[in-house]
Amino acid sequence: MKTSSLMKTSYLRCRLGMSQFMVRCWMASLLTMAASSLGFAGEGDRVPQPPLDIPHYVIERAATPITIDGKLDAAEPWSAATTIDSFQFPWWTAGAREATTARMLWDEAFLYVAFEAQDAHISAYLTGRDSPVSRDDAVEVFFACDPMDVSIYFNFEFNAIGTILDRSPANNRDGTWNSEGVRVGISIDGTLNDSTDTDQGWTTEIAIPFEDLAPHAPRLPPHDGDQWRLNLYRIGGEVNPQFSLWSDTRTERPQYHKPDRFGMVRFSGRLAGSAVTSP
Ligand SMILES: [Ca+2]
Ligand SMILES: [Ca+2]
Ligand SMILES: [Ca+2]
Repeated sequence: MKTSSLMKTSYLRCRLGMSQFMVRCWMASLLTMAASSLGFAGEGDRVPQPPLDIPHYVIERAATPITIDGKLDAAEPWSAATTIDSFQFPWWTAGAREATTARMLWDEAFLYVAFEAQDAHISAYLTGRDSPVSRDDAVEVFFACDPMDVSIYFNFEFNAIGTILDRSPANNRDGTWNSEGVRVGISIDGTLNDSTDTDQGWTTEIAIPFEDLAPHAPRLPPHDGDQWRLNLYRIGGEVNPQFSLWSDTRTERPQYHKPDRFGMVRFSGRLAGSAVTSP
């Protein structure tokens, strides 16, 4: 509360009887609660509040190095990261719902994301940077580094052969921006582009460099406790096309560019797999 507000409060407390003062406080609280329910914090501080029903995730620091090769080896800290296993299918119409799990970690240089996608028919053809990889089997990471302005967001999309589409808030989100340091590794358990047999799935390991996100982030790398808005998506490819996602965008048709519906992630200094907090 600002100093001027405190002075006004003291003044009121003197002018009014205590019971009247408490009634007015109660009414002020009701007004503040009403403002919050409309999506604002109230008290002259019109900060947009995230929807109450979006999912949350704590991104812990990687305690040991991660090799971006599409394999979530036991020597890597992935096994200590919390697994997201709640992908939803809001636009499902037919076919098997193929499950996706995801995990995230970070260190001084990178945000790491791992997807494990069950997939009976793995298909991917596009090879050119920024080609429309969502026509293939694909996984996608969208995020806004400043939760106060989710309109400033990045999207990184990867098909099952590691082709990258990436866009930044710059230049009206055109395709010319590339993250020079983004890396992706994929391993496929099955046969690519062969619909006559049944595949098991594919694993994607991604490293997104913080330095490539400037100047569209409040601070890089993030600090312990910093929050971003982020969503994770999957696209099903040619045989069993389907859409699934971590935070439901609540759109009538499939729509992933819905930053106000991104989930909430918080960077933690806790080392994944360790009780020790990093300095
Ligand atoms: Ca690895
Ligand atoms: Ca597929
Ligand atoms: Ca690009």
